[in-house]
Amino acid sequence: NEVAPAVRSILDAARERPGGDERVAVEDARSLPAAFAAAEAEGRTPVVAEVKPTSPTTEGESDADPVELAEEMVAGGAAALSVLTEPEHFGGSVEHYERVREAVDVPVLRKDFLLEEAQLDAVEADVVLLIARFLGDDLAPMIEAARDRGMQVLVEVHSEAEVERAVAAGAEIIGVNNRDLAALEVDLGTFEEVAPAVPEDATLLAESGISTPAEVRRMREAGADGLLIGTAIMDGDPRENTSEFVN
Ligand code: IGP
Repeated sequence: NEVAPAVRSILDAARERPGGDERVAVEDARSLPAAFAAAEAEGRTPVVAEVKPTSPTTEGESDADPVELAEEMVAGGAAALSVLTEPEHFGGSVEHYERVREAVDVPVLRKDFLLEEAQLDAVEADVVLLIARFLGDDLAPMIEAARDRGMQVLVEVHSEAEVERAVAAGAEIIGVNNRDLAALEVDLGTFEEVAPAVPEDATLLAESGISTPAEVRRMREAGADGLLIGTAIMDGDPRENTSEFVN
């Protein structure tokens, strides 16, 4: 299970990430599949726009206010948002997440490298990301722990074998990451290769490396119900960028 040095460093930090003081119970989680359906019904492409101040593959760090960015993305037509809560490599925080969720009505994905059940309790979330590659046999118990708390789960995969593990673990929302965590390189062919293994009734997202409307169409033709887009929306005018991908 080789990964890039940057990813090893991310995982070392993730092991130290604190949990919450008490177990959270989310009573009003906003449904991601329902938000996608609502966007489709209005003729908008379902886009999850990501608030990501920096990353190991991004140059520089955005100091824009996460709430302002989030509001611009929603104004541009984003069906949902994703907010990084990883502080050391992505410039995110639990505070960003809380403030954004408070400011908007759309579902907000908590983007982090969660390894332990108690880490789910750091903040009330509509949807949490769980990465199949890093969780191994803990995937099914982590999915259950998140659902017990009232959260939805997006399981991230990168291969057919991981799709099978995700489905066996009960995943209903699956994201294929086009970025390979071993080399940190993006290849949109990954989605095209892996998507056919995902069951019809799952909600399917294409993640990473989508930077033009033509690439959105390419992912949609390969079966994406929704797109997760970070860098290409953060760069420049987030509202205008989102609107270009959505319409
Ligand atoms: C967004 P991009 O290439 O549009 O900025 O990618 C998102 O897919 C990416 O940030 C991501 C990610 C992750 C970040 C995918 N999986 C896991 C942190 C953790």
